[in-house]
Amino acid sequence: MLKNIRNDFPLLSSTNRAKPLVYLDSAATTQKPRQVIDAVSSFYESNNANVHRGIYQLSEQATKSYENVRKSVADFIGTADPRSIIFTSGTTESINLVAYAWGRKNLKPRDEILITEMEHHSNIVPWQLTTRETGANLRYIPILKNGTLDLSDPEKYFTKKTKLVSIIHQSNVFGTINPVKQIIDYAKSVGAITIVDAAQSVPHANINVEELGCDFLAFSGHKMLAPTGIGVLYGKTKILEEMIPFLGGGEMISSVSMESATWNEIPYKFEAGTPKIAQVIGLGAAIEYLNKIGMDDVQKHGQDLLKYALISLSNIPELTIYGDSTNRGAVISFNVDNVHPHDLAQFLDQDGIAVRAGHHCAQPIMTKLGLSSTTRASFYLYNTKKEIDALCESIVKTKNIFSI
Ligand code: C6P
Repeated sequence: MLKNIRNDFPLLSSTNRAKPLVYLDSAATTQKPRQVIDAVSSFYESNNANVHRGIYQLSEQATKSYENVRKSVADFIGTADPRSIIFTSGTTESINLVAYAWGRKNLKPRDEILITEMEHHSNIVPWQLTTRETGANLRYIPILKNGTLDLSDPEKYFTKKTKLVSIIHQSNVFGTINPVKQIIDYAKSVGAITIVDAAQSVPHANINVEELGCDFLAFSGHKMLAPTGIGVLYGKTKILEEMIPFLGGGEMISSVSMESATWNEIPYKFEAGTPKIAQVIGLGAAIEYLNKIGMDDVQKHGQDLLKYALISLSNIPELTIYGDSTNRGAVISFNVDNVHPHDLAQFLDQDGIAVRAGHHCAQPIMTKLGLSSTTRASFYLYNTKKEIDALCESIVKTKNIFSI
């Protein structure tokens, strides 16, 4: 149990429908600690200026704070070179950036992009768009009934045609943690570029890009205590340098004439326009907060809650938990017989409990497993076993109402 954490999160002591809020939707977005909220307001109160532009002290200080966060992010994911950190608006934009700036330049008709059936829409649709532009084909590594990837026949999927492999690290639906290192090694053996969608893994565990050996890694600040509107794309510098720009505008140029333009160095080549300055400051405060606790403890707490919730929920009759991977993160999808997930979520809400219900922006995996929607509870460092008890009690209560 992480001590005294909850006091740092103002919203967690509020009420939801006149009941104490039980927030079990951190896979969608996390709550924010006072330290992050204060860092953002203090930036606006005492340091607000545009970055990389002003020849005056306030702007220089803002630039220094902004660039210091780039260094913290690099340290946080285990890379020595801050030039490989690009600030984006989130995982979605990070993946779109690679699809556009790498995919459109490098993919040809009949090349193959390989993803999995487990992906979030953010790691499917950008590739569907890319295939339309380039003539490349999109292929999927299938999933098994237990919510894990079927990697029994890698030669079938990793071939000479495979040019890019983009994989979800941890499923936002089943919590399955995929063997990304193994997949990256398969991809490398056929010379493919690799992207890891780490939206659900970076907030929960120590992730080291050098150890993984991936070419790109994408994640969102708002799922790890930071404000919305800020995300990260990590990319190997050599590849970033060879890529075409994604968005055009201020800051990403070296020079502009009436006829043409030349590009700034990385990472600025990919940060067109005034960047998300206050959000980056908030991300820096979130990383500082997580580092103080230690990612090993954050992960351990998530795993403790997960184990407790899996046992508690599986004791409820007529409740089905989806996905039984042994390696999974702190998110559980389930359904209760004869109660639609949306109804269940609404009844839980009456008891102050916030969960997500629906297809979780991952329709292909749901279709594959014959599901239209599930209820999903997800846990983070501020959740408690007492909250899981409250969830189970409310589920049983709802189930009884629906069985009358
Ligand atoms: N999943 C969920 O409730 P953005 O929206 O860009 O911050 O993140 C997109 C995204 C990409 N990959 C994975 C694995 C994700 O889980 C998400 C966001 C949220 O599951 C909102 S749909």
